[in-house]
Amino acid sequence: MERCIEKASHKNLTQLELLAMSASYNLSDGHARQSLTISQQKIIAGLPDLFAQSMREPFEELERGAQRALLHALGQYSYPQEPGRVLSCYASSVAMVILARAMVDTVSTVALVHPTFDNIPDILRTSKFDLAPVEEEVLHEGDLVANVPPEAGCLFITTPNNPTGRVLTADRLALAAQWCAERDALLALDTSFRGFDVRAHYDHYAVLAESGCRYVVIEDTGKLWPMQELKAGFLVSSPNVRLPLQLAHTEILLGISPFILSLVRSLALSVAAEGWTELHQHIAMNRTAVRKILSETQAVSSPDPDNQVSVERIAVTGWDTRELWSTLREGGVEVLPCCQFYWAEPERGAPYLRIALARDHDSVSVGVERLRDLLLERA
Ligand code: EGV
Repeated sequence: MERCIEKASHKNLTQLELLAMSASYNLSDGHARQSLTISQQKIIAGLPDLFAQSMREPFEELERGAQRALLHALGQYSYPQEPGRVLSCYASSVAMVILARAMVDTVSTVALVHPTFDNIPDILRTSKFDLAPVEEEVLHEGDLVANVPPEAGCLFITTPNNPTGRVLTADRLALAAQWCAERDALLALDTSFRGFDVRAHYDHYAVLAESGCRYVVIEDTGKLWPMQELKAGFLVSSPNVRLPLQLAHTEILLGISPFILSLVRSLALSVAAEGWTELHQHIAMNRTAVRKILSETQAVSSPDPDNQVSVERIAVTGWDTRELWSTLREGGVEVLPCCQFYWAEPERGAPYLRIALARDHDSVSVGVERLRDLLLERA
């Protein structure tokens, strides 16, 4: 058992997600793996036409169309329109790498939300930034001036956050933007999970523009649609950003697939027409099932009652969750232990597991029933 605990804490979260890939009940990674909706099935049935069309259509028009369709579906009407302000990337992590590259000469300290998914601090650490943790509570209800180090050249916030689902309100975004504007710091947002929560659909770019701060926003489709990793990340920046983002982007890639952009545009237009309700109901049904099944044990509670994103954190008492994680694995059920989300203080994640909800209903409920049975057995 000791060795398994060791194993869980010496890997990053993505390495743990890889171990889970072929499990009977993979509730580990946050990527979308549920069955397609009827509208998505129709889009997939039309892929040959989409492929032909994306060969004909001028690339710029296609790219702008995909960006516009996605950002409008997410309520982000005021995003900057000038050429070069939205850079298409293979994934949001690639956008993150490009951002880190572009900041390396002018920023030394990054103030980063704590907890958050570990590949964000990992990418930043590889670029040798000093990281200063900013607790979620500080961002959402605390005093930024007293708690964010004044030397930070960048304030980086994941909203909605992973794994807590916590969403930065318009008022708190305005405060963070003001903090940055007053210090000429960069405000960076990762909004990869915003599709799941309408509270994150207010027009962030209007708030950011009003503040005058320098900003970047990483938008993403990777978590939204079960498209077998056909996805895009978009690195959006303010006209006054003063970072060599375009240079860094071209150092990494020429451009992303027009076929994928065309697919993203179709998916986003379909959501714009039909709304987010079907996706939201699917996630809500799985979340309700998780909470209901686990309420049958005394050991589990919900630390994030308002969470709407496609992952659910649970707190388990009486267990080291790294040990629980490896015991669950033996029964074919994969979830994530949470220590690595607490990148500055891993022990604080020890009470928690994260359960992925973007799966078919049966897979979530059977997997979580096994977790319940294990907890009841050992109670
Ligand atoms: C989640 C996978 C990367 C990441 C999964 C994720 N790791 N990109 N290195 O996309 O919540 O499971 O964000």
